[in-house]
Amino acid sequence: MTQRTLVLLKPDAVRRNLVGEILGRIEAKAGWTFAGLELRQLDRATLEQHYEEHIGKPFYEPLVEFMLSGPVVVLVVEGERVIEGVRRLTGPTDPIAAEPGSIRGDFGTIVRENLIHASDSEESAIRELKIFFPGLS
Ligand code: RTP
Ligand code: MG
Repeated sequence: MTQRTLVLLKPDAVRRNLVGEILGRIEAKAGWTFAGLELRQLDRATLEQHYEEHIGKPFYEPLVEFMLSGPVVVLVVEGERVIEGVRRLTGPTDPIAAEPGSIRGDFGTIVRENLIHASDSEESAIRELKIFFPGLS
């Protein structure tokens, strides 16, 4: 089942020069390709749409401030079962709970600064791809 998913390498990943390492892990999976790739400074309106489900939660404002704190890599990954696949490479939200071998498990310690976002379902992927790559067919 070929799918597309939206991935963000968060400002901490860019600041810590982990972009190559993280892209390499995703790119190395058999048959997966990058259908879009860009370094981009996000704005508040985009983040409000992207993190819509979290508006009003205590971590929402600090999360948005963090996501505005520097450029992110916005990435579209295409291939066999990429939605589940990238989530598994990423690991759970809390990097301390994430298995070593996962991106968050290998490089993260802080829940907010957990290096990477990846769409969590087909429905989320479609919604998020429209926000970040409205021109993608
Ligand atoms: P993401 O959406 O970034 O892929 O991460 P996720 O599904 O694993 O986590 P989610 O629950 O959707 O939360 C989105 C992002 O908000 C930050 N967060 N901070 N308690 C906290 O301080 C807290 N909880 C979540 C993280 O950056 C998380 O990835
Ligand atoms: Mg999420």
